[in-house]
Amino acid sequence: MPNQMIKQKIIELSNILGEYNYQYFVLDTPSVPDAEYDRIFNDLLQLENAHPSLRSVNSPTQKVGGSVLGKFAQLIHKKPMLSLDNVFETKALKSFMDRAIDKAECSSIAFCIEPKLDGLAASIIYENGILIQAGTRGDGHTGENITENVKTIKNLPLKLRGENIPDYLEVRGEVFMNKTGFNQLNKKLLDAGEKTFVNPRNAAAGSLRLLDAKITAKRPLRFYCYGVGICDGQLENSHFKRFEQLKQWGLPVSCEVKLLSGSEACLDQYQTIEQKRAQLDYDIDGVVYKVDDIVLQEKLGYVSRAPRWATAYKFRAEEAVTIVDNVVFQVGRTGAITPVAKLKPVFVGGVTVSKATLHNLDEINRLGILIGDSVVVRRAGDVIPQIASVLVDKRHLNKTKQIIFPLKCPVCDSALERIEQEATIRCLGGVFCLAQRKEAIKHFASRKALNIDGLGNKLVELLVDHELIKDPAQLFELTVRQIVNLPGMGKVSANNLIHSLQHSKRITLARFLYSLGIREVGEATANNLANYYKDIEKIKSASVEDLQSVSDIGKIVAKHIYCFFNQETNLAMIDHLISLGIHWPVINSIVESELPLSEKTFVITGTFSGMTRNAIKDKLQRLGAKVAGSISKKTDMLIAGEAAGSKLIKAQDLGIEIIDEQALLKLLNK
Ligand code: 5U1
Repeated sequence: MPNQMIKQKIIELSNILGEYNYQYFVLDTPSVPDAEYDRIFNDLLQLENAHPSLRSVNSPTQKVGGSVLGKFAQLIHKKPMLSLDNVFETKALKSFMDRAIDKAECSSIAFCIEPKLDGLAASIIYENGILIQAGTRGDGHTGENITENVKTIKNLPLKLRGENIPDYLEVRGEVFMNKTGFNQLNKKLLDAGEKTFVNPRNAAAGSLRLLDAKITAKRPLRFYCYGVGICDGQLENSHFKRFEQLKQWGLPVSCEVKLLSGSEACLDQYQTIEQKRAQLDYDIDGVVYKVDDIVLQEKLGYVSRAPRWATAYKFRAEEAVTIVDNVVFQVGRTGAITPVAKLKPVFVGGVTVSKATLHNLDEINRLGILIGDSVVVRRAGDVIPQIASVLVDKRHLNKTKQIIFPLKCPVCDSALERIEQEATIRCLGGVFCLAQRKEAIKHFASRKALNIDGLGNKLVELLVDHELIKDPAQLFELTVRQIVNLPGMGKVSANNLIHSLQHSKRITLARFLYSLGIREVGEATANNLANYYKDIEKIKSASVEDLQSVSDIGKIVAKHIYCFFNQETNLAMIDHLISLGIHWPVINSIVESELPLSEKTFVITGTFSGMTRNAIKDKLQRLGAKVAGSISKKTDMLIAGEAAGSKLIKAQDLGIEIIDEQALLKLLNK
């Protein structure tokens, strides 16, 4: 066959498959048997294999995954990816609808009502109808580039079909795994002796974050659009009609989406979807209500990170009854003793739950719980399961026993202390306590601290249990010979670990301070400390009063920091780390003044549409700025979002420069 004819045939077969995919995935009405689809697919594959130069990157055969990535690159969302406000009862939903109706100044408006999928939000960009980029939501501003993985999603076209396709179209929606696919995947993993996923959401998240898209291609991922981000074409002025447009372009939308008006019909739709929930082949955790009229949406605007024109009416947290088999006591990084109820495994909210935190002694007393009791376990979303109540009527006195809070540390036998007015009881063993030691090392190696690749929690446990390390510094003295024979290790992983330990020695002062695990010193406080002192020696010698000059550090945190740096063992460990090569060049120390916002003090107030206050604070601090909690003569600039109050007035009184969110974005981009 001449090349021109082959090319023509390839286009013809691709178009047929594109149409079949559209009928199957978008219209939900398969038009040919699977065998016929497979026959044409194989014909196309054979032609392309025989003539690779004629294969298009958007061919239906190309959903197989490309090259393996080292890591995901970051991408910036041109328009922030917002989250959704939640309501949990009809009254709150009615208030939401009434506010929108008030704003519309008419008696009734239409709402677009959609199931809320329990998946992962993604932004997908088509340029001239071709899928060119996909990203995770991330913090709403910056996400990860997951294009290669998203391209393998079966119901998502690589090329749009139909007419009037915009030159630039960003669709937003949810990546998820359907229940059937999830069960099949878990069966396969189980048969292969591999770890299974606890629920479809985790399976979707895990599959989307694989660096090898060829493996992602084998995972049953799906996508449903929930809106448009940026588009330079003509779009309808109705959210619902936009879904129709997206469908015509071949993009998948859940067939449960409805356009309704009148509060009764809208409220009924919640019941309808809730009743359907178990039959749907995908997990949902609520129903989303959106004002349909786009002009009215714009009029309603945003509050904080969520639009005022949409809300999610979440399903009630799922509950189940089970029995408390035992209560054990865990020792955390700072010595806090946490009672944990071991439960008879029970399926709730999509996962099997076998333990629930009891928080502290006060909570045990509040619940009046005994070992052997029947309890109601509640699980909402990703949160740790809680014990909602004890079914006292079901209690058999001869089958229950008191929970005895230990008098000594259950791990190291050291004394325990309860500080007045604190609910927590702590072990006083410090680093001599094996549990605290392990947790301290896990924290030191964790992502926000030294981010040591290949050093997970299990390996830390092994290293401590085999007495290879006693503190974080000793990590850097490990040799390949010492670790190569540990369970799960081998030559390659041992070498890799030693390599990444070497790599992790160069960090910022802020990260180093965070990694030390000082009580109440999280990422933000560590940043503030590093920006203020710039030199660890100055922090070591700072008094409790000095430390309180740092923004957002009060007396209690100052005391924790002071105590930490006045303990010989801690100072010796820091010296040891430095002698082993841990260092923090440039950014947080010597040339801090070269950072664009160093020497500047900012205050943030009000709410912002695209970023949380914490995210803004983090971005400013990375540029060297100090972020204070209140306005004073020392403040250089106030960043005022919506509904700014007294801080705005005070800043105006003091003649301090005030900027809004747009100006802030410009400043950050500069
Ligand atoms: N169905 C649906 N899910 N969902 C999630 N719609 C929807 N809309 C969202 C989100 C975060 O956000 C827009 C309202 C901005």
